[in-house]
Amino acid sequence: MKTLIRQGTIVTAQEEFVGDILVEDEKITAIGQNLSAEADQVVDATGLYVLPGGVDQHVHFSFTYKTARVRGFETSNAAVVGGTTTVIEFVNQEPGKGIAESIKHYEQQEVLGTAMADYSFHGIVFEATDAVFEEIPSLPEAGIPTLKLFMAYKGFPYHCDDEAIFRALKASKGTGVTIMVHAENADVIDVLQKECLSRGQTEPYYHAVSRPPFVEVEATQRAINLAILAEAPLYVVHVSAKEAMEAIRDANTKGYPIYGETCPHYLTLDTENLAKPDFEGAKYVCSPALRSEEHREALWQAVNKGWLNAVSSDHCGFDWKEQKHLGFGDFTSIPNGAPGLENRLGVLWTQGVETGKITRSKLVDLFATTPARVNGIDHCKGHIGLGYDADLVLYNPNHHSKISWQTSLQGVDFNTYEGMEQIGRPEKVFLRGKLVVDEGKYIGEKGQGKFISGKPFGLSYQGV
Ligand code: DUC
Ligand code: ZN
Ligand code: ZN
Repeated sequence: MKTLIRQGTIVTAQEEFVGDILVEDEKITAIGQNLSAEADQVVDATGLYVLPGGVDQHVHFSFTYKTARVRGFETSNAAVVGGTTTVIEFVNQEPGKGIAESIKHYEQQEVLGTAMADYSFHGIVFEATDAVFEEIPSLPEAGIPTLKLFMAYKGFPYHCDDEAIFRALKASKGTGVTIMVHAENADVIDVLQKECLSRGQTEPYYHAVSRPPFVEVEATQRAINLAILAEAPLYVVHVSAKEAMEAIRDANTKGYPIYGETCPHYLTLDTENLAKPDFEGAKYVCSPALRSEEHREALWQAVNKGWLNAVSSDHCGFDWKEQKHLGFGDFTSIPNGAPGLENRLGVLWTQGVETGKITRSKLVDLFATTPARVNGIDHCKGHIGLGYDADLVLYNPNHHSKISWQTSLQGVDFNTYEGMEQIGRPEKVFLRGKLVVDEGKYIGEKGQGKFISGKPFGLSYQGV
């Protein structure tokens, strides 16, 4: 099967130019001007931008918060319709099982036959035992070069102390495995939460009061220090505070392999959303908490300069009526997380490109190219080039819409960006050469997604 995509404006992380792309079966086989190949179908992309399919390196299709569990891979078509063709899911370590075994089990039970986007995995440490640290060097053999530990969430099964973080970092040294951390000081949050509740401050807004920026800054700086001590690379997920970003930037500038990402909600939404009446504020309960204008401006500068190298959704499909309400009367029981998998490209385009905050090439870099590299899947994903998977988004910049949960495929009863004007949309999306979105509508099949094995040493720190 040959598809010729003609006269689109092709955007990569380095450049943009008008040209044609030839797709043969699943791969890009030619890029150029006026390609004359015989094709089974010709797609006219005049007036459209052709972007590489997005790589969302921070997705939760299996996260649990107390008794609540998010929507799973049955909603992964939301990624595709939003221009993300590869998702990287954080998989819980199961009781008594290793990391790779837990991931295999999860894939067999919940992903195979269901996934509508291509996928890769990160492990999450639940049981910080010798066995887990000993397993770290062999994770790349299973195609899993990343492992996350939660510094936050005291009393939760996934909370890890400094000993666990340090041992994981030490075990990762020189193996090509990147340790990722959710950096917030769990003990300080616990004290502040208890103080709020003892004062009768139970509403969603106190989620942000009990998680001020410096609980993140402190843990980020601590994680950086531990990584330097362990001589290992570190990736800090969902950076939201200016000073946390600066700590990462400064360590990286000194030559340490310390990196971080942020998320569309931290770039665009304000803490004051948590004060919305009638428990609407619960929709904005995610961790770290939403911040103020000063932090948002610093984050835009950071993504522009490369101080943070990716923008990921941290997608968490908790429902408002059923699940967020578990925390009605006690904000500490509101499941933490914001849905946003479907909106990452639209929000970045509208709030970043259209406002002049980032270029289209920078968007591609943050949305697809660098996350592919971080996770060792850049041999086939994240770029429009010869031999790459034909994951292509034909973005129509002239379409205007309003973001709404009612038209979303995320499977929950609210949208984090509800009512936001969106400029442009993915008009057509190809997943490995197959048309899976047409006229902005998902037309793919259940189970079409396939596992993409991650290679070690995603970032440039061989030997560290
Ligand atoms: N924070 C969230 O908001 N959701 C999922 C996990 C996390 O750490
Ligand atoms: Zn997190
Ligand atoms: Zn997360």
